[in-house]
Amino acid sequence: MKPVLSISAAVLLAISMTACGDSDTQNKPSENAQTNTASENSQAMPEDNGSSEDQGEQDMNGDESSAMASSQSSSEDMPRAAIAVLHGTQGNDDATATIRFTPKDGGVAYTTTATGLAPGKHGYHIHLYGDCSSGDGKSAGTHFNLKGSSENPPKDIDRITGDLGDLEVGDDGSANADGMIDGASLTGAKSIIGRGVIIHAKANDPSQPPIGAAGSRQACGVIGIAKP
Ligand SMILES: [Cu+2]
Repeated sequence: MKPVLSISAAVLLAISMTACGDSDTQNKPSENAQTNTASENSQAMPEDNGSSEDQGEQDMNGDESSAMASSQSSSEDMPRAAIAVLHGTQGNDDATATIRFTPKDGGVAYTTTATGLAPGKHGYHIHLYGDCSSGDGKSAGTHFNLKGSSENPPKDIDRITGDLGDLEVGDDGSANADGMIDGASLTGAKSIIGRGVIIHAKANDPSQPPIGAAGSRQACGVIGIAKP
């Protein structure tokens, strides 16, 4: 009996040593615990998907390389600016606009240039979906509400959700405007990246929140990540 016992003891010892060796190797870069926290914060960023696609083959090799890949991308790939390029909806072929978004204290600042619109005021907003596939722009859904539900805003709401203001279009059909979206971000739950932007036919009516009754949708675009 004794030799058998000592053989199995030796086998157990060898197995446990191997197991210890494995887990030591996995845990070795203890800095990973810290960098993981940083990369978790940025997991909602659309870019992480792009970079992990690039790193796809390395990710297959194990946890270590994927942890390194995501910690590398967290600072360098952070969106630092965004852009929406709007095109006219059906029957509004001449309408175009470009809106550039930059993070500022407490929100996101934006500058807009537009051409090919009818002279007068045109309300424009961030809409829930970055989908301009329908000819009338309605595929972009309702307005994006930064402070609560977009689909079911509170009944007593006294503001126009997703509002970017009114574009004041001159006789030449062009407009320039800028403003600030309080509480917006280019990352996280209130990220505007991937949302739609719609320019409407009429001005906002502040007495009709949360949508503002600005009429039909004349131009539609999607907010994407821009070169800083
Ligand atoms: Cu709108």
